[in-house]
Amino acid sequence: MSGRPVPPRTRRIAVNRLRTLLTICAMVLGLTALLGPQAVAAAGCGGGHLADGVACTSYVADPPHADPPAKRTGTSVDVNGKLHVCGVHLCNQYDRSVQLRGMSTHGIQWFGKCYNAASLDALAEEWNADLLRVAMYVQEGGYETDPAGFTGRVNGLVDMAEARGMYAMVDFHILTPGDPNNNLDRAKTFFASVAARNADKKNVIYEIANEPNGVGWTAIKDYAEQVIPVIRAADPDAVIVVGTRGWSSLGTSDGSNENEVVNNPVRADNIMYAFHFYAASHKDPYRATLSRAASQLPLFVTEFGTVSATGGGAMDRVSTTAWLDLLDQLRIGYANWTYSDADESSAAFRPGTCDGGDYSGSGVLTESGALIKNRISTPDSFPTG
Ligand code: IDC
Repeated sequence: MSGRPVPPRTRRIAVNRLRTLLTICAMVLGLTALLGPQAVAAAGCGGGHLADGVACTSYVADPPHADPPAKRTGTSVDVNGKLHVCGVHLCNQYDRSVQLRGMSTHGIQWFGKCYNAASLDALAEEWNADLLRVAMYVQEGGYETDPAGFTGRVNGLVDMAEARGMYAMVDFHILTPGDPNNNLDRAKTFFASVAARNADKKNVIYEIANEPNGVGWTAIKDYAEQVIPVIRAADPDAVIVVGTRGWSSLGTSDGSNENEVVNNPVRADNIMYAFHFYAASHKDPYRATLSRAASQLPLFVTEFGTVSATGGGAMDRVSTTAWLDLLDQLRIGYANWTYSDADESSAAFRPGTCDGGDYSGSGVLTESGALIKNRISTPDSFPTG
C-alpha cells in the first residue's frame, strides 16, 4: 500500500465512521433476521392488503409490481395505522390506498358465542384478515332491547380486534324497518357513546346504517347528515360509511343507480358509501353499477354473501369469483357475511363449530368459508395504486 500518511485525527474520524457504518449494518442485519427481509424493505409501508416492499413516500401510481407479493409481516393496523379517505380510495397512514379484507359477524345478539379469543386469533392469524365487522342489529332482539349492554358488547369486540391488529367496523345493523330515521335517536345515542369511548383508537370505522330499504336517498342522506356530526364531535377523524338505497345497492335494487348519490352526496368529509351484494342473486347489472360508481365515489363492500340474498341456497362460485376479482382490481374493501356457524350456507363455519374451541384448519369450514378464507388470506395480486 502506498500513499500519503493519514493524520491521526482523520484516521480517528474514518475509524469512527466505519464503526458507525458497521453498527448500522449490524442493526439492519439483526432486524432482517428478526423480522424477515420484507419488514425491513417495507419499513412502515408494506403489509396488509397493500402491495409489499414498495417505497411509500408519496401517493403516486406505482409501476407494475415486479416481485411476487409477499405475506404480510406486521398486523394490518400496525402497518396501515390510522385510515382516511383519499379520492375514491381508503388510504393508510402513508397515503397509500389500502384494500381491507375481512369478515362480518352474524347478529351479535344470536351468535355472540362465536366471537372469542380463539375465533378472533384464527381470523387475524390464519385468515390474515384486516377487518372484523361487528353487526349490531338494532331490532330483532338487538340494541333496542338493551342499549347499554349492546354498546358494551360492541366495545368489547372493538378491543379484541385491536389487540389482534384488525380494524373493527361498527355496524349499526338496521334492516326492518328500512328507513334509518326510525332509529335516529338510537343511532345518535349509540354513536355518541361508542365514538367518545373509542376516539383515541386507530382501528375503528363506523357504518351508520346497514341496509336502508323502502326509503329514498334524500331521507338516507338526511339521516347521515344528522348522525355524522355526532360521531365527529367525539372522534373528528374516523372514517364513516353511509348505507345506500335499496339494501345498500346504490339504488340498483330499486331501479335507480349511483347518480342519485353522485349528484347529491352527503355533505361530510372522510366518508365512504356502502355497496352490498349476494353473489347468487346479484350479478352483471350490479357489477356494472359498482364499476361505474367506483371512479366517482369512495366505496366499501361492508357486507356480501357468496350465496343468495336470503343468506342461504347454493354458493355461486363463478359469480363470487367475478365479484372478488373486481373488488381486488378496484381496490375496494370488503367483509363477508358471516363469520359464524349459523345453519345457513352463507356462514363460514359448519354448524356446531362455535360450541367447541377450535376454529382453525379446513375441517371446520363450509364451502363458502373455504373459498373466502382462501381469498382473504392470499396476498394482493394487484399493486397499490
Ligand atoms: C340474515 C341472516 C339470517 C337472519 C336474517 C334476518 O343471515 O340468519 O334470519 O338476516 O335478520 C342482508 C342483511 C343481513 C341478512 C343477509 C342474508 O344485512 O342481516 O342476514 N342479508 O339475508 N342483506 C342482504 C342479505
